Amino acid sequence: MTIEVDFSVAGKRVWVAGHRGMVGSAIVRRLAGMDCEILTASSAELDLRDQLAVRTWVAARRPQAVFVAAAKVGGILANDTYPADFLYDNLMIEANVIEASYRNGVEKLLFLGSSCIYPKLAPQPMKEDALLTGPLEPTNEWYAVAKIAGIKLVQSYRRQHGCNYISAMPTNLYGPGDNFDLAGSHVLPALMRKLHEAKLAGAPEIEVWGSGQPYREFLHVDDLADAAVFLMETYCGYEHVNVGVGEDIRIADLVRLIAKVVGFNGSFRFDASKPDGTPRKLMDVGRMKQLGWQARRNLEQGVASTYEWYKDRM
Ligand code: GFB
Repeated sequence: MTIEVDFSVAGKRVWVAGHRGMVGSAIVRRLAGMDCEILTASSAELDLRDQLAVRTWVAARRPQAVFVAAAKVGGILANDTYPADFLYDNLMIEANVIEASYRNGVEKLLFLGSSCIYPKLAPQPMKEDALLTGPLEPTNEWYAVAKIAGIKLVQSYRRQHGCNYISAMPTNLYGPGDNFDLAGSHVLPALMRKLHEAKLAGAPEIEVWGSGQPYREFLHVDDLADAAVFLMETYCGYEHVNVGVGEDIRIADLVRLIAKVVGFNGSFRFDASKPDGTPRKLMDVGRMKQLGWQARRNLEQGVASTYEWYKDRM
């Protein structure tokens, strides 16, 4: 299929907001060698929640393309524990970056959200038009509302000002640069760390949160980065686009997959006092397939390469 390039990053100044995070650093890796000037600012240099600071920085650096990969992120417990941080920080970051981009003539912007924007019990797999058709999952409704607002912000600037700004909604991500802090992280890095440490310590079992019955879909962050650049260059639609792998796995089976990669032969204790969250959030990836993109890595390969990275770094 021939894929039309809508906007080439070649020769452009490209700002990766959130470049130090797992997603931002993967996008920087993906852009390397694409003949563009990558602009970055650490959170110490630029607090994206500060509207004047963002307007001043963007006016000075004049990016032509922007990846909004900066966000306050975390796993189910962090989301459930810090609702104000997850709602306020993410609203301010996206509002400031999108508005400053418009003010300074940014030609193309990609906003990144999350699959938790969909209703808790949306029909599976979840299509883009399931958005706002039902109640959200309570543990992360704060983050979800912020990300839904981001989609609407992008659409409002497209509608009112003709901005060629787009949105993508990735599923649960994992890979190099992930957060391995056991309290704030997502499930895959948390289990990898627990299993690794239990193996080294010769511990007989590890604790798994919840019942282990929910299903989750996992996309390697380098596949997401590839999808983000693909969309930046080829997509200019009003609707947001799901980015996933199109299949999911039960948490209880994920534990076994990671234990096999890590080489842990102990047992698993499921702690029902911890939240399960939404029972399933498999995304329909038909729109991305139609656009000409699909994920390359399978979960076992991705977990194995991430574990190699983890051992080297930790
Ligand atoms: O990855 P996770 O924290 O976030 O949890 P969500 C996924 C599932 O894994 C839940 C279970 O059912 C957890 O109970 N789980 C088992 C664990 N053991 C663990 C563990 O040791 N740590 C963690 N963290 N989970 C997030 C949203 O939801 O998805 C975010 O809260 C974001 O806002 C992210 O949208 C993509 O997948 O439930």
